[in-house]
Amino acid sequence: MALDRKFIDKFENVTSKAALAASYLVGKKDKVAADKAAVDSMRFELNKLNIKGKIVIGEGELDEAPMLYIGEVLGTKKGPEFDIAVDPLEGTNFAANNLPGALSIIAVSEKNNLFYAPETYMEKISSNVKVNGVVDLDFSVKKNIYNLSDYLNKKPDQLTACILDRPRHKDIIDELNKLKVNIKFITDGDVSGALLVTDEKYKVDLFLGIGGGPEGVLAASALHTFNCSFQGRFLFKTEEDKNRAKKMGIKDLTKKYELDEIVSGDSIFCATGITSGDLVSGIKIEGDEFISETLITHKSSNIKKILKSKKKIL
Ligand code: VTB
Repeated sequence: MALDRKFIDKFENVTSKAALAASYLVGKKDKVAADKAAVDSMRFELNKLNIKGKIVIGEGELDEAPMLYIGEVLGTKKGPEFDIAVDPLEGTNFAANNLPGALSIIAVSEKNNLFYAPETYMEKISSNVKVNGVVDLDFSVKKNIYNLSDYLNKKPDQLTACILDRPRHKDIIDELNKLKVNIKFITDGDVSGALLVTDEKYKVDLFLGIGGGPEGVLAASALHTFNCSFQGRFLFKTEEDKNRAKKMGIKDLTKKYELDEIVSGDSIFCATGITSGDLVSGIKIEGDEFISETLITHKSSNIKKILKSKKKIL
């Protein structure tokens, strides 16, 4: 059963209100306060909806997060059952320092259709080509670039790869440089990074590297509607991480997940800008109203759009 279109506006309302709440703390150098404002607002708004929404990705597990914890059930519990993944403030550094790219994000699927991602790193790859065997997490950087270059009929020096600027990516970056691939470095916010392959206007052909696992699932749920590829593999470092994953039901800790194993069935994704970035503009306040921009996708109705909306500040 598909997710009713009427929920698109309702979830857009949730992320735009959370973005507004966080926007008051932009540039205040307080990541915790900005995050808390977004979390409180998101939880408050979700609780008003006639849904039974279970958080599968949130602020952490019950012992570490009192709100929007994994397993928390939100809404009036009188409507359809959903799985919900949230990142009320993706890019806490961006918001705290008034830098581009802070977003408030939600992804929703039908019950049991969204992956329960552990709070661990994930090796990821996304591209604008959804043909098997062109780009793959198991291929070397060189093979991915050569394949993509052949497929898109562009020379490697006409391709751009996006990657988080981290020391752990040194080998990948060295290889990309050797191949003369253009690099778009991001300092944080790899949900947005992974989504830059969705439209030619962003001029990114490939996103790769290691970032947060929950962020990988969020990106996958939007890439699900765009005709793009995504693969992810969780990285478990400590024994504690591994045991926690096993408890969550992950049997093969080295498994490479395909997009449709991360999110299946129907899905809605909303990402509202807090500060202006590559994907969407940030919150603007005009008198007693605010203007927000939200990237929205809905799989079953093939909606992928940026919605600008004006609402009253209550
Ligand atoms: C990314 C990014 C986040 O963490 O997942 C990244 O999307 C990965 O972690 O915005 P490290 O910072 O440890 O490399 C963030 O940058 C912050 O949560």
